[in-house]
Amino acid sequence: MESLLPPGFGLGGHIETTLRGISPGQLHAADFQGIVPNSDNDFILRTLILSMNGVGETIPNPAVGCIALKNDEIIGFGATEAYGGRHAERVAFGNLKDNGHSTENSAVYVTLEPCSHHGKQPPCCELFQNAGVSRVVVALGDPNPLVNGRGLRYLEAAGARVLLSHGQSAAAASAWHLPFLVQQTQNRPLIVGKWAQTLDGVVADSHHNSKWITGPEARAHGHWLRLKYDITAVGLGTLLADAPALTARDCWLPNSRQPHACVIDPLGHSIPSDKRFQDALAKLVAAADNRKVAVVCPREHVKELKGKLPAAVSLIGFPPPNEAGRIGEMLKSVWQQDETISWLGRMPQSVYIEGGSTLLSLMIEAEALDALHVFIAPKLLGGDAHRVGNGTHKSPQLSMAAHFDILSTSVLGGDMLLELVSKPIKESFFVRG
Ligand code: AOF
Ligand code: ZN
Repeated sequence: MESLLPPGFGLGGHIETTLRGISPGQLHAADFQGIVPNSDNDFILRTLILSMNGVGETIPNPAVGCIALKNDEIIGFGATEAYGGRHAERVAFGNLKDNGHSTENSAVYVTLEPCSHHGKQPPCCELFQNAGVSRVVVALGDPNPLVNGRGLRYLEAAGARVLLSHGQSAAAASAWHLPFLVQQTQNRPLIVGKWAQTLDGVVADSHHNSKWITGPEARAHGHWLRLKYDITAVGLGTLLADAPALTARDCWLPNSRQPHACVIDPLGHSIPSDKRFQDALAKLVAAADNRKVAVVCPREHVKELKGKLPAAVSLIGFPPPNEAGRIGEMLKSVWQQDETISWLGRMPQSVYIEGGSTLLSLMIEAEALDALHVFIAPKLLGGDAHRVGNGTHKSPQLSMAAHFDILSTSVLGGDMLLELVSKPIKESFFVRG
């Protein structure tokens, strides 16, 4: 059976690229990470790799890529600039005319339907029309109600031949743009779980030690994912055990963006006088400039923490679950609360939950995770130490298993990366007629 995504691509884009990195200036290089572009699909994959330059810094806009071709030669290329800046198309066409390039009858590859509306930027469709573009290959429609097919129709009406991708290259674009797609169509952030485990599913040993289950490549790719997602979150136990910085490092860093950080204390167990807790929060604040940090906990517990945390740390309280309710459900909707929106200045577009097993298990039990990145080390540990599961049942039965669909499988150094999506996400964004 053919896998959903092309080999080498995952939810975080082209995986090798996140480890080694390529700058747009190298786009002309013959060896383009092994992809020889001799079809529209191959060119779309190259355009997707290019779009990775805008990772994270474009949020809440999507990080789009665009390549312009004339007589089968690349004449321009670009990725979306930091939020509020130029769209990928405008970067690609930047100085073409000034530099004496004729754009008449050029062909364009773009990872998302070009916009047709006036937002912070003028419409890209108008740019293509003025440039005389005659062929446009689009990986994915833009569900933004201001666009939503208008861009494709505009270009066709202007006389261009417009092709929409299908198959693996379209799925790779859906994977890359997934946070934007979910936010636009469901008005909520994409919620993603990540963990590293041994073959027998252990995520930390009996001493809470998880350093390191996987090798450096897997860890670097995990850091890249922090760059991609809006907020990186960990549970209280992981904060106390690891004091993580939650920054992107040791991976390709095409821009200076770092993620916002949340500590989730689902059961209200944090103790304000605990020095470890205070120091770990201060470390999160100090680890990156321009990042926002918050503790998310039950509303009742907010009262106990108020005024006692480092000044830069905000508090976000979620209401108690109603009778049959589950905490994971509260942790799904907390991102849409007014307090969260005023903390970040907007609704988050994606939340990347890195552990630990208690938090992830609560989220899985409530069907609150849309996608999973599971790094698997070829090791066996045994024992009954920390595992991720469907809730915290002591003796679960097979009929209780949570089920995800496989999106991609990759080898990363000596480890594996398995990426999965929930059924609703698969049906909405990865299965096309
Ligand atoms: C494109 N190319 O590179 C991106 C697009 O406020 P604005 O003008 O920046 O428009 C934001 C919207 O434009 C965003 O919600 C999405 O629909 C689209 N993003 N479109 O043609 C790009 N980033
Ligand atoms: Zn645009």
